[in-house]
Amino acid sequence: MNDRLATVATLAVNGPRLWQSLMELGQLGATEKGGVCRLALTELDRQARDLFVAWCQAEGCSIRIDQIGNIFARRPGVRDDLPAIGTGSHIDTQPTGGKFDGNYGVMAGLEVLRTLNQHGVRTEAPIEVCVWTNEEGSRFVPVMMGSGVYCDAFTLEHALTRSDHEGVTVREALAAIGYAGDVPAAVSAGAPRFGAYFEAHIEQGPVLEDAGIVIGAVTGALGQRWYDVVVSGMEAHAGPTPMGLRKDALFAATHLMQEVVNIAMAHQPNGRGTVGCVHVHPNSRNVIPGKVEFTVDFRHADDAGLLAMDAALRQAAAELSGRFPVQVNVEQVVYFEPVAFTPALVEAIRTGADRAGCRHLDIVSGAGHDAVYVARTAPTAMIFVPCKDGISHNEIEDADPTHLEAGANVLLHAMLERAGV
Ligand code: HGY
Ligand code: MN
Ligand code: MN
Ligand code: MN
Repeated sequence: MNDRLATVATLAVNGPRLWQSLMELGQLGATEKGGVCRLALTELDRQARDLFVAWCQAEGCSIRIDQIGNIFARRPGVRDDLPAIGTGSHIDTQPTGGKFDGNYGVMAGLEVLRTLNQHGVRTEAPIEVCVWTNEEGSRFVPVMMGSGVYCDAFTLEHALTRSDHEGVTVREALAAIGYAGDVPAAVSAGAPRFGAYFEAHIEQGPVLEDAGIVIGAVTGALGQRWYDVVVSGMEAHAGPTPMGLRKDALFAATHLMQEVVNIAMAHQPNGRGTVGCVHVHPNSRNVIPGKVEFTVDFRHADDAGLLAMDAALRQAAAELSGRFPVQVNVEQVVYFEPVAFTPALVEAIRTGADRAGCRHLDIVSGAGHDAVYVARTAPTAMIFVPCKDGISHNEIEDADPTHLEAGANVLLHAMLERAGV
């Protein structure tokens, strides 16, 4: 092996530098409990985006912002005409999110850039580190919005016209933070495809930590169906209205919410059912609720299972209006099938873990990720590392710096193998 290849083979990221970047980024939207609240396309998201752009420009990258606000930091390759080898994730968080969900994948990509620059390594193909817009789907639905537009899961116009609970549209929010880019966002409109895409992420569950294993070779991800449910009855006075004459939307809705969990329990081991948001109208203690809006998040490892859960929900909703004097509307707002990542890239992660001296485990992601959509356009795989007690989407989310470093090393070498040196 010649000297240059020998150098590349021994390349390693700088773990403390990676940790420092994560801690600095985590200050933007830091919460008292040690988490991060940085909702998509807010002023805090702008600050985090600006910080990422500045860090990448300091590494000599060019920056591309597309029409849905996705950011692509590009390190040129010797053969700049080749498709880029991509990585990245998201920096928007849940309202009570942590420092690592999404942010780790973006900072690990930045650490790859810094390591290549530090050692003067030129890759054949260009390298791109991405920040995908509104992955969490917390402020704006659908979830994984930027990568969904990129892969034509839904149109740019559909995404731009989604609005948050205050009625602010994605289009307005992008303009307000100065990230309404001008390059095509969708592959079908000319957005470049990657030669390969790898995403590093914390597992957000307990499997790796329980097994004492540092690297997860992610073979795929659960499919998801999200719904907005509205149960309508009639507001009335909590005192004079006899129990038998009420059209209590909340009492009826609680039965359907129970069914969401019961349906998932009937589809074990892979079925998941969650009611995450509930809005009661008028939400006054002495008014019988006239309307309840709640969300449903269904997930399953196979599409037939997901479809069976959908049918069970719709049947339960139909039965509800037969049992109670209410109307029920169920609107599906997100759907994507379970995804299988690219076997050759998953194998590259296993061998990268072996090379890094880490045990690895094949694992299916219960969470959705931008890689799920990118996989529709290019060879794609994910690297998981454990998070403390498997907790995520929680301000106490935590991870071991040495695990984050190991995952970034596997990412570095998997990308180098594809980019060529
Ligand atoms: O919901 C998810 O799986 C991801 O956190 N957006
Ligand atoms: Mn995430
Ligand atoms: Mn998340
Ligand atoms: Mn192995």
